[in-house]
Amino acid sequence: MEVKNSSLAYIGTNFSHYPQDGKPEIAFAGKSNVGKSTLINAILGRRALARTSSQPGKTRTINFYDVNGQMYVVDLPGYGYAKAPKTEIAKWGQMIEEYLGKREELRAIILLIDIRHEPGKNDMMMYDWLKHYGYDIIIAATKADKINRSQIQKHLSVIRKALGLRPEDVLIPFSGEKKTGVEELWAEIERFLPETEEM
Ligand SMILES: Nc1nc2c(ncn2[C@@H]2O[C@H](COP(=O)(O)OP(=O)(O)O)[C@@H](O)[C@H]2O)c(=O)[nH]1
Ligand SMILES: [Mg+2]
Repeated sequence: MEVKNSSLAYIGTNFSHYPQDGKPEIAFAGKSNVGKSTLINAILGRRALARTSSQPGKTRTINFYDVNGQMYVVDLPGYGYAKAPKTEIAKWGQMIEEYLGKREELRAIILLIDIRHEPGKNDMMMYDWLKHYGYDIIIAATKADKINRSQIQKHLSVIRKALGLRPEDVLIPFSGEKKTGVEELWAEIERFLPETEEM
């Protein structure tokens, strides 16, 4: 997909804040600091639309990026931030559960996993949670530039095994640094969007 326009269109914590125009949504989830903002910027072809930071745990809202006026890229707040107070974690859980459980516009989820590390307990919980809701999931293995290219397949199979992915589940190595994986991700995302002439 060629992104001609993108902008942060809605920010919120409950349904009354979210878009009400029925356009399809693709949501991005992952542990804090996994590279979600970086990946969103890369697929939108923007340098700094989504805020990136070395300080994890900042975003506590669901952010909707309008793409070409035709769909939304949805940035879900990261999980597994150790220093988050319990009340924050509870609020996070409620907000995510409501969104995943009831959002009719949501077509698919991209789950981000750091390619260097075996998925943690929170990643596995998130994956199982998403499956429980019946979503199609695409895994983006982030920060692929941080390991040797010859090691990529090995790391992908570790992730595959730990999450218990099925053969049909798509796993894409991604680097925000090198901008690799952008086209592949878009190709997967497009499978969940209504057919249109060039978006
Ligand atoms: N080398 C490398 N660093 C990355 C990549 N993606 C993110 N980072 C770094 O990881 C940190 C967290 O990134 P960010 O996108 O803010 O993560 P978020 O918390 O998941 O939104 C930042 O310091 C980024 O520069 C990547 O693909 N390669
Ligand atoms: Mg972020």
